[in-house]
Amino acid sequence: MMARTGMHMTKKGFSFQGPADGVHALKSWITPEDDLFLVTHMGFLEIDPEHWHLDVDGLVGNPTRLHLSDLQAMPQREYMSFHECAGSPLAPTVAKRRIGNVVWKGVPLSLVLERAKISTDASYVWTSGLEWGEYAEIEEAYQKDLPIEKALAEEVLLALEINGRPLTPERGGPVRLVVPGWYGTNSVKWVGSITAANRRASGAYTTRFYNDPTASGTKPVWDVTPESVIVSPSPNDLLSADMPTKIWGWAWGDCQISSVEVSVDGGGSWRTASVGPREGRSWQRFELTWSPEPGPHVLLCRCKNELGEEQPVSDARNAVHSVQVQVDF
Ligand SMILES: Nc1nc2c(c(=O)[nH]1)N[C@H]1C(S)=C(S)[C@@H](COP(=O)(O)O)O[C@H]1N2
Ligand SMILES: [Mo]
Repeated sequence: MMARTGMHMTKKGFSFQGPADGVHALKSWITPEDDLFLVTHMGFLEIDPEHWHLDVDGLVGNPTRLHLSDLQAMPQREYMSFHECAGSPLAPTVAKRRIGNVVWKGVPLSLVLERAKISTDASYVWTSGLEWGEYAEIEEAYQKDLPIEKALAEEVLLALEINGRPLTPERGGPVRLVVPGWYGTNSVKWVGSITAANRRASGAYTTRFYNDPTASGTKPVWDVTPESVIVSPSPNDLLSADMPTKIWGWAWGDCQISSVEVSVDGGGSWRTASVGPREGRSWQRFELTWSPEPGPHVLLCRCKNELGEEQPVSDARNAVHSVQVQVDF
């Protein structure tokens, strides 16, 4: 892939950054950017905003090129959403718990597709990042796809801001796609082209990676399945037997969470936690008050969404989370 004018890669290769304390760092409703994980497959791209543009082509009546000022002149909206990485595409059943909750702001993708006069024949929308490089010995553009229903949904944005600030280069600025409710892999950073099509995209990032094996074939890694984590206590906390303690955390998924259960005995018995509301596709807070007995304890949490879907015990990216704590006399 050729370098384009006004763009350069600042760090080559796969990279992950996240808070040292993992999910135990995520104590606030809105995750500050310093505590929000960062992921890239091929490296970070730095784009001169003057040179950034977005091409919209394929099954459209009016192929369109938008510059940053064109996008900035269009109507924008804010949307609160959890943001979660699906984990390594090379190990899709390993739970990584790279998660946060943020407010995105940008232009609805639907407005850009309307402006380009998307055809009624289009059933998918492909988006590509502008960066170049290698991942898992493959050298091709970071291209993802969305079925048309999701592409036109009100929450899907060409984002310019996160938590009230312009996107940094590492975050995918000046413009990235965000697909609230779906795994982070779908939210293409450094977006440079949008293509309307009547089939799925055929590149590595939609076929070889982020396409889970199932009994009958494969399933794209799209909507986020129910998941929950215990934020507090953390393994390092000092707990005392005579002190009632709050076990609390976050639960989320594309579909709203309806219940969370907590176990304080490694899954032998479960108690129902109280669950807070959600806004947009935010995460939801759960809590349970516990009067601990002295000794070691394995705390677990598991949730269920409104469709009745639950978390697997193990071997899944949304497997049940556990925390080991020690309670003193
Ligand atoms: N262009 C591009 N977009 C990308 C990626 C990438 O490597 N290149 N990584 C994806 C993955 S796997 C995730 S989890 C999110 C991470 O977004 P963040 O770094 O803002 O948290 O970006 C997604 N968008
Ligand atoms: Mo990811």
